Amino acid sequence: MNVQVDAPLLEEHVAIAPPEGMAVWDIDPYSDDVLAEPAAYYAELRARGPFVYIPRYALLACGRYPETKEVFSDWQRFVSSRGVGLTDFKLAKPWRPPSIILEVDPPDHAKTRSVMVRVMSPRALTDLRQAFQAAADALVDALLAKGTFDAVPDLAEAYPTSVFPQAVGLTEIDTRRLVDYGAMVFNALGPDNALRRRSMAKGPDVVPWIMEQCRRERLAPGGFGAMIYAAADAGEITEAEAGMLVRSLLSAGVDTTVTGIGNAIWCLAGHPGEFQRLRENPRLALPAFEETLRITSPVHSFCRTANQATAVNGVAIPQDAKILCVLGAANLDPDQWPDADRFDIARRPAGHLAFGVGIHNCVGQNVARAEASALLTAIANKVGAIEFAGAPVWRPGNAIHALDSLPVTFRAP
Ligand code: OVV
Repeated sequence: MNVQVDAPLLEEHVAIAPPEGMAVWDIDPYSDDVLAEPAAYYAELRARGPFVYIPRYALLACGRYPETKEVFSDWQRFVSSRGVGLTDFKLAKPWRPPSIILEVDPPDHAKTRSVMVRVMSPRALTDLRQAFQAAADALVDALLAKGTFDAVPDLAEAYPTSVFPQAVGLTEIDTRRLVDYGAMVFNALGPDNALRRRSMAKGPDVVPWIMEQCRRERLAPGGFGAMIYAAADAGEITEAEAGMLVRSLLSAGVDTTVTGIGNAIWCLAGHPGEFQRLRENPRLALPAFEETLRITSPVHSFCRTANQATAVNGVAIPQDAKILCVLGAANLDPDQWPDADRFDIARRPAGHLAFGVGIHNCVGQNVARAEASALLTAIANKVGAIEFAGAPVWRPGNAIHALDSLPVTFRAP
């Protein structure tokens, strides 16, 4: 009989020895239980020290705010070019050609980053806002008519997939493949566990379709995709690089916003007083989303690789160490956030790490905010109350903390 081991003990990265004096924690941060309900893991990670050594993967992890921020933002010592998941691209071939914006260091990073900054600048989004709001208003009206529904498929997935592919300029919209590709890219950041394998199994169906949609001929004029190809026409990037940047949009633009929106509905359903505050002042839509990001960290962790021996806050970090930066833990660090576990839509949690920090911080964050604020504004204006209509179920993900099911009722005011 062929016995399947769920996760090999060591991944394809340098297996560093436990550093002298560092806490050793025998946990699997990629187990289904931890990933589905990470709160206790976040708290224990912070409590055990600024860094812990995790023998199962021979890697370091951090979850206190100052150290997580330092590792995440210092691209010189903690590089992205060796991959932002467990695989060290120096040792093992990545599952797809590396992203030319995420998985690259300066100076190469600057050229692609500047194109994407321009494509998704606040000015480039002004025309889109009306379309985002109209789609949000229509969807919320339909959901109010329904009354009770599952907010994961019917709202969290339905809304971004109804506006983002159009914003990119996709001419063939296949919601399932877009969602599956996002899940694949993020689950690929983890170890070779069942989650990663299940997502990867969809590759033969999903990857060729995604790559086809990245071609210039496939993209409608006026969208983010066409603007990226315009940068190729201007000689800033090559035609092939333009295709790769469209791939980045499709990698990072769907699963993330789907998760952020689902998590926001979960927060508001669980905090009726905060929802009533939002109704009274719909201008809190965006601050409520920022607080959702801090409280739930849709992207719960990314790795960096120490390119040199160094120290962080006095802790020695060995060269070649993979460091799991647990953004979800840092975003709940009580030394950083007063009353850290409290969902307060007016907190305005500047400095949260849900979009990362440093040169690789989320380049699409304005788009994510535009989508979420349109939707939460529509809900604030039209819905009287949000109630759970069943138990929420979380979906384990190697890098994304999302709901699998969220039955709710929208009550008319
Ligand atoms: C998973 C992820 C996040 C951000 C960017 C990309 C992927 C990319 O493919 O560029």
